[in-house]
Parts: sequence; C-alpha cells; structure tokens
Amino acid sequence: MLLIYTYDHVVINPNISIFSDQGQMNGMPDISFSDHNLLPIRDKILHGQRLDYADGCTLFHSTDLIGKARLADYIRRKRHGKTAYFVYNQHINYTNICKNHCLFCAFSREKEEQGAFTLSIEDVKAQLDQRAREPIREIHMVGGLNASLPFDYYIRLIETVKERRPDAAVKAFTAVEIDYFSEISGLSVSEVIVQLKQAGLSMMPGGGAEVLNQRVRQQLFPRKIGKERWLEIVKTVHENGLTSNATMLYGHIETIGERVDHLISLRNLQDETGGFSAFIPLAFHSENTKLSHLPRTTAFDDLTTIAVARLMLDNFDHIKGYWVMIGEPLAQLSLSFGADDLDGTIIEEKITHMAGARTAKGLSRDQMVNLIQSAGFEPVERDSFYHPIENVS
Ligand code: V47
Ligand code: SF4
Repeated sequence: MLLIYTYDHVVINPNISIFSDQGQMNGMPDISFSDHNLLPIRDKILHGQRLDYADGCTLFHSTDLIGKARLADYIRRKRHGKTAYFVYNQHINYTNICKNHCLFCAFSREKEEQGAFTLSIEDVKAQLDQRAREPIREIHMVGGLNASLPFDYYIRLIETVKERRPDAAVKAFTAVEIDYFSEISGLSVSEVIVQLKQAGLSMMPGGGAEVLNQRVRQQLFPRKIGKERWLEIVKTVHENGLTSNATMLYGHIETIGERVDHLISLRNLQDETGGFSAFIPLAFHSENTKLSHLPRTTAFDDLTTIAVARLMLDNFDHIKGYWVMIGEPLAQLSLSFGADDLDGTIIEEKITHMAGARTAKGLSRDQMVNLIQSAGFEPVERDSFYHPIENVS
C-alpha cells in the first residue's frame, strides 16, 4: 500500500507499491512530492541537467525522504536496473600506529600504547593463508602512518598479497598513505605509484578524504593532508592508470554546505579524470574517539546522504551502502535510495568496530545474497572492477 503525498493531504492508493513501475512519467513514478522544493530538482533530473550546490543543500534539508528515494532510485535504475553488487573481500590493517592523531579516529595508537600493532610480512602471510580456501577477489589493505616502517615494507606487502593471492585485486593505501610514502622515500607521488603498481597494486580505496574542507580539517585532523593535496594525489593515481574510490566521513561537525562542496569537488575531479569507481558515504562512529560526545547518525541522515550522493555524483557509476557503518537493515534500504553496491564480506573490519560499530565483523556470501534478494534486488558478485564473477565456486 502506498501513501501518496500531495501538498495538502495524503491519498492512500492500494494499487501502487512504493517503488512500482506503474504510473510512470518518463520512467519516474508520477507522484507528488510532499516537499514542493523537490519539484524543480525532479525536472532537472528528468531533463538530464546537472544539479548545483543549491540543489544539493535543498535535497539534504528536505524532509521528504520518500521523494528523495524516488529521485535517487530513478537514476539508480537507469544505470543498474535491479542489479546490486557485492564483492568477496578481506580487510588487512597492517599497522594502527599513526602520527596523525585525527580526533575522529578510534583505530590509531602511539607506538608504546596498549593495543598498538604492526604486522610483519610473515603475519600478513598468515592472515592471508588462514583464508586460503575462500574465493576472495579483493584484498583491502590500509593502515596508519608508522615512522618505523620503511618504504620497502609497503612494496613487500603488495608483493606478498600478489604472491599468496594471485587472483585477487589489491586495493590498498589511501591518498594519505601515498603522500606519506612520498615523504619517507624521497620519491615523487608518481614514482611511488609506479613502484606500487609494479609490485601489484590494482586500485586505491577511497579513505582519507573525510570532508574536503579547511575548517573541518583544522578542527579535526590538522596533521592530515588537506583538500588540494588529496585531490592532487588522487588525480596522479588516475593519471597513472589506476582507478580509485572516494569517501565522505559525515555526521560530526561538518555543515550541509560542506558536504555538498565535498561532493562537487569529487564530481569536478571525476569530470577531469574519469578515474573514480565508487563513492562510499562513511557514517561517523564516535565511541572511543575524542568526539565521543557526538551522537550516532540517524537513519534519516544515512539514507539521505546516499540518495544525495547518487543525485549529485552524476558521473559516478557506483554508490555503496556500506553495511559495516550503517548496519544490515539500512544497507538493504540503501538499495532503494540510490546505492547499487553493498561492498563486501570483509571478514574482519577493525576501523569502525574500534569506534563502536555493533555490526557483524564479516558476512558470508550467502548472507550478502540474502540481504540483497530480500530487499527485492538481484545480487551480482563482482571483482574490484565491477566485472561479474562467473562460475562462482
Ligand atoms: O579513512 C575513521 C574512516 C575510513 C572512523 O574504498 C571512520 O572501497 C567512521 O575508507 N567512524 C576507512 N569512519 C574506511 C574506508 C572504506 C571502507 C569501505 C570501502 C572502501 C573502499 C573504503 O574510515 C578512514 C576514515 O575516513 N573512519 N574513523 C570513525 N570513527
Ligand atoms: Fe591515522 Fe588514518 Fe586514524 Fe587519521 S584516520 S589517525 S590518518 S589511522
């Protein structure tokens, strides 16, 4: 049963389900919006026009959640139909020792602090070998900025993963780490990327972007590279023939305008390079951080952020509903709010769990399939480049 909202009243139409294809207008369900501010945005979307900063702010501020879902779902279905992707992946965090001390981070430690760890190459081999029988397609590897590790360690890390897991893509190191490798090796960013690529690096994950804004950076992560450097490094990665993802850490001190600016900066770079593969909104978790007084993000905000990302990032193919951060129930819903990918099985996630996430540490392939199917979508297991996996073992 669908509640059809008009400006004045609510009409209950028992014949149309929320996301049915009936009553379509140019492919978009022909319904009214409870927020009339969404109408000009709907018209732009129907005419294939790009949304601007003001539209992004209007979308974030609108309380018409179902209206936002409809707009995002319209674009999502044009690109991906009912397909929802996931990947069989493994996370490896090679060290949590980090000199940056970002206030939102519960993962990092000082060298001598309890809980600090650094994996030796042998430890990494052991972590990979523990899962040797599983059909893992992607190794996602990131860590802190640890002054005791030489540049050669990172090359050996990648070589080790490639040697143990020749069929998996190595998605490793954020722009923040690449900047640090350049600093410790004395090599240019391009030279660092070339060497990592030669060792077997396949693509770059989207972390470290946080909110690309000087005010937020100054308050929460003053030691981390800034907006221009993050964008410059990602651009160099793309120019060297590697794709990357992009993230946005939301739900702390950032304003709506700063979120929209962030999305537009990513969209502008994507216009230049075409090198972004997926965008992943990251819901801030405050436990065990210096910002522990901040509440969790709301379901409304999580779903809105995914929908707005889908609508603003008109040149990104993929938007992830990252189940680790928003939970499995919302990840299912995110598929109707513009997301087309739930990321992966993961197996052991640390960064969000150290900050209080109560979600599972990993999901089985069957659980991923079930999540997607029971939300009314068609699961497709993919590799890191969104090629469907044939002959799933
Ligand atoms: O870079 C750190 C963020 C990122 C917290 O590219 C936090 O496919 C929430 O980047 N609460 C790591 N977030 C995760 C990440 C990622 C995840 C999944 C897929 C991909 C991809 C990338 O998590 C960090 C930082 O931005 N983060 N602390 C926290 N307390
Ligand atoms: Fe270090 Fe990354 Fe944590 Fe910042 S978010 S303190 S750079 S590990």
